[in-house]
Amino acid sequence: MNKKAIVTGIAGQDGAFLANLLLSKGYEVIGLDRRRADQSYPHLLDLNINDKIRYHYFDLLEDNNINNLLNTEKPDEFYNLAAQSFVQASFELPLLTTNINSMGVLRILDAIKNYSPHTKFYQASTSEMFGKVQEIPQTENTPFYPRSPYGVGKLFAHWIVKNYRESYGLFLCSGILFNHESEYRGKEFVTQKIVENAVIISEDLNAPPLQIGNLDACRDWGYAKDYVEGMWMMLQNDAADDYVLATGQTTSVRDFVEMSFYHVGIGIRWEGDNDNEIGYDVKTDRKIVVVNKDFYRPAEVDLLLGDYTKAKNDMGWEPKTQLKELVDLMITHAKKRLL
Ligand code: NAP
Ligand code: G4F
Repeated sequence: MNKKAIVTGIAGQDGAFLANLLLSKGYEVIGLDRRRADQSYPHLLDLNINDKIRYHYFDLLEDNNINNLLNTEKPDEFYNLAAQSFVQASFELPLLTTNINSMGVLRILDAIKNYSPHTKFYQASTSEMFGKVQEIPQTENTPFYPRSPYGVGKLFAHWIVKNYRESYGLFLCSGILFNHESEYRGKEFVTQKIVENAVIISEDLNAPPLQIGNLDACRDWGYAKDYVEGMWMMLQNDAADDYVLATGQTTSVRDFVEMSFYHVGIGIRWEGDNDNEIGYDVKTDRKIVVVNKDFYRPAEVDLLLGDYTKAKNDMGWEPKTQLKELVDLMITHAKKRLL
């Protein structure tokens, strides 16, 4: 019998890569998606797996629907990737974000406990929980200090997963994943925004400059395809546990901007300070990057750098893709999409 897996957030970046991985391993995949005006799946279509998935409507806000799904499907594995995943939006939508990202997880855990206790569960925890970091690099034992409603909400989810694991003996894991990007990354996240602007600016002399926020924030950026393998590995372990998945390298937003523009043949000269900073094309003096305070956050996470030693030792997981390769594949895909 093939294993059956439920994946929430099937329309998102990680949902696409994880569904592809599970299908390649012979799983029956049930994709859960909330009702949207355009119920299309561009990433799943791009991977040519759109029609290999069985879909159900699902919303992390809707209790009965979650109970019914667990009661009828009783899957072997349940990967909870759905979330209001944009940190900046969580400052504007703190209640909705918390209801989805915190209470939504509790709704699933209660349904597993009541209707399908054999189901192994993966929760998408995040390095945002480290926020104002208490040590460098961050491990599974680093104290948390979230800096956004998103981070606080994910921390509740992280702790309730631990609590249900310890209280009811359920197989529940959290992956504390550092930033991971890809050709399927949403356009509002900084890497995709930079890559798309670099591609357009390099092709169109009249294109407006890239508007950017905090250039000095540092992130540990990996490739999403590598990270979904770690999610699957966690649920194949003998015992449920929590793991950091990261690259062990940190890079500033400024360096990511320079790498992306360099890739499309443009060098940058910076002038000015803080929110008056401007990036010029070194050859033409064209203004190509402008700092805009609208993209600053009320509270910032300055630096994330993960230590994935536990995942390496226990599961043999390691990131495979270097940041330069990641920029390369994102630029190549953006060119196909945009030009
Ligand atoms: P993503 O592309 O934004 O996908 C999230 C998905 O969740 C979207 O398809 C979204 O649907 C869906 N969703 C939002 N609200 C929902 C609700 N109320 N009910 C049901 N579905 C809902 O995110 P991702 O980058 O793949 O990340 C996957 C998960 O990992 C998220 O939980 C994220 O918080 C977490 N995470 C991500 C990273 C990273 O760097 N990517 C790092 C650590 C943790 P719509 O398309 O309709 O909005
Ligand atoms: O790309 P970002 O929006 O990602 P952020 O906030 O780190 O969150 C992502 O990673 C988390 C894991 O650590 C996930 F849990 C979360 O779901 C999401 O996937 O911003 C990255 C950095 C921030 O410091 C931000 O202030 O880039 C800085 N930044 C500078 N200018 C910008 C911009 N971010 C965005 N989105 N847009 C800008 O113009």
